[in-house]
Amino acid sequence: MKQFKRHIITSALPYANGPIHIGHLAGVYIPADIYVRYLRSKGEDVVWVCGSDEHGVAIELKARKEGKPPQEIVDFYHNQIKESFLEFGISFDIYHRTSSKLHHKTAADFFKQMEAEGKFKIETSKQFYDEKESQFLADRYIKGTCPVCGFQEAYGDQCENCGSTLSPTELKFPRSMLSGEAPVIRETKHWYLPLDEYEPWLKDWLLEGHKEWKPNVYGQCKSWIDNGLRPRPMTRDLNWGIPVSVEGGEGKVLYVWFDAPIGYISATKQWAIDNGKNWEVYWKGDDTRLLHFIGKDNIVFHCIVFPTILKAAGGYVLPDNVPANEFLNLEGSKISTSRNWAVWLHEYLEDLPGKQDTLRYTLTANAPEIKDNDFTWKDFQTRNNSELVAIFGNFVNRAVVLIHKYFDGKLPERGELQPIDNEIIKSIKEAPQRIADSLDQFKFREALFQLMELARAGNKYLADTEPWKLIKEDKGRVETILNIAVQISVNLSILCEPFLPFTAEKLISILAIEKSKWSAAGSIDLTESGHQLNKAALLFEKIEDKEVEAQVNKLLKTKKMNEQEKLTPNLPALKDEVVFDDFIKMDLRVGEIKTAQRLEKSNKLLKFSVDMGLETRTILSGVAKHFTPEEMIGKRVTVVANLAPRKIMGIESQGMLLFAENSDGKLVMVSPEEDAENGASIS
Ligand code: B3M
Ligand code: ZN
Repeated sequence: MKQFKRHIITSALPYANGPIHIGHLAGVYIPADIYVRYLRSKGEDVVWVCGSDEHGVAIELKARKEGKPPQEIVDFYHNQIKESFLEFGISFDIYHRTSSKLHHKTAADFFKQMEAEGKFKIETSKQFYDEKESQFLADRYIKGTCPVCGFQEAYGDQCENCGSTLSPTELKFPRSMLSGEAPVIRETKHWYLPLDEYEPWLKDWLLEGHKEWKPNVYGQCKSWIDNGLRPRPMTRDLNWGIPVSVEGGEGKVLYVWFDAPIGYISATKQWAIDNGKNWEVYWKGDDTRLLHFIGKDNIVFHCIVFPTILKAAGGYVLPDNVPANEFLNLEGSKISTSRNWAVWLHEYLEDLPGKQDTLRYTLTANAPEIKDNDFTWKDFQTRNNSELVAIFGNFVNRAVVLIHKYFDGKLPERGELQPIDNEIIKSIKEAPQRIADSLDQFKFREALFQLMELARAGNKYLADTEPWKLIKEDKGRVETILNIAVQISVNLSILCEPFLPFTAEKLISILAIEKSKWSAAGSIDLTESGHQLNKAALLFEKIEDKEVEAQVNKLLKTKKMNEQEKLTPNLPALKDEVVFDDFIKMDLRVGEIKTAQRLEKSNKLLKFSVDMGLETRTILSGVAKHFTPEEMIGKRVTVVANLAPRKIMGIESQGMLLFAENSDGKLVMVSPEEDAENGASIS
């Protein structure tokens, strides 16, 4: 294999429109973290970059749905995601973000250079346009009736009911997701990356040059290329994103899959600024190895589109490997953010504090490396109790406890070796290479298994030699056995660090040693006799049935809510239970709208004066898209009368009006059926 001077490792930039879940960890971030920690332990020059992917249609849609600016959405999730990764020991060298100025400039300059060099083809196409919103509609902004199966909620690019790939103009009765109106067709121009022109090069560089890539990756690339590549637009008619800063690009932004991978480069630039390094050697040095860690849904972008962009721009390294994983399912069903069918990292840590390594271990042992795999809480408990506690933890604990019991915690001398000692010493010597061979092939499940084989061998060594029985008649023999047992434990502290960093830290503290490099592993002289160990402490705690039952019940509750939603689609799931005493604090009254007006600077708010019997209140409501001021005059409404007043756009709103929202998003007033006087209390 070619020798590289340095490594630039990237991992998929998570969309900043939702929390991180175990599928992200299993698919992308744990494999990458294991590999990078391993390289660092070998003393390699490695930079691992990641960050939040903050553009794209999904983020703009979520912002609209929540009535917030996109920047507010991405700010919240960027920080939550960054925090979750930190807490799980996902050790990026930098976690950047694509809404940063540095990234905007990097991506815009990239586009401008390619455009100036004629690397794009400008084509005009017919696209749906929403006249009410004066905006072109991306595929995801259009819904209509699927021409294949008749499903009425099909998106412009795909029907989720029958899975057909569609183009918006194929939809029957198309409607805009923004205004609800029927869109019109208008001409628009975009800058296309001519992937078809790079097909011969991709066949040579990828299909001929990288037959060693994982079969699930190579196979997908081959079918994309064999089916014929088509030019792909690298610009979009959207508001949220990086403006297309070339002649004729007004009102357009860079396609998120053009800008996001360039986010790896801008993250490296920021890292280089923060660390006084030169970013270019990591992206332009021909002795640099570029690796992308991603999930299978990103293969085409990282193996075909981004390499073509880099090739077209010229002078950049190309990925040496893209060890993409398949998908992780949860208790037999696909993980789904929209259906809340996931184990969210921030919730996992609330429920199971300090158990990061148990999850890392389970997700590695069960990783979807070649095919989709399933996470179950039962398996999680079994892996923890029968493997981590019973093998790894039990072995180390017995060794340390016995040394304190017989030798005051001081490491005894090794005496003459017996065949059984030489056998275990052989296992110690071979372990680092066995694990390395698997890691070098991105076989993380296999590598973890090899690590546990050493712990198993240690456990068996103690069980076969039974030092606790020998101590009376042959203390010298016990000294040798326990010395070797500690040498195994020190080796484990080095070899387990890429997989179980929190455990490695605990082990280093119990053994009272310094952190060592990978090259030290394999030796039986990592600690000298006389070395004082710290007190024994449990590396892992048993996980009780009730902890697992609580997690399973949480998922069952979600399943029930999802089923209820299917019956009444789009209705929000029930909020968490409240006690009567909390509810009774709310003071609800009948009110009558006397005046209603729009606000200058807002297309969402209406300002009401509401007669509450004893007084008239000013109340603002975000209902301007649902009602006209005129139609609201004289209406009887329900008011939350004791809500603390709050300033909205400089006006004090003294309370809140209640509206019901139908599953199609339409608002309806909540009013008393018969005549009730203004100010009447509702309870
Ligand atoms: N934001 C993540 C995804 O498709 C996407 C990765 C970008 S990596 C440049 O889930
Ligand atoms: Zn369909």
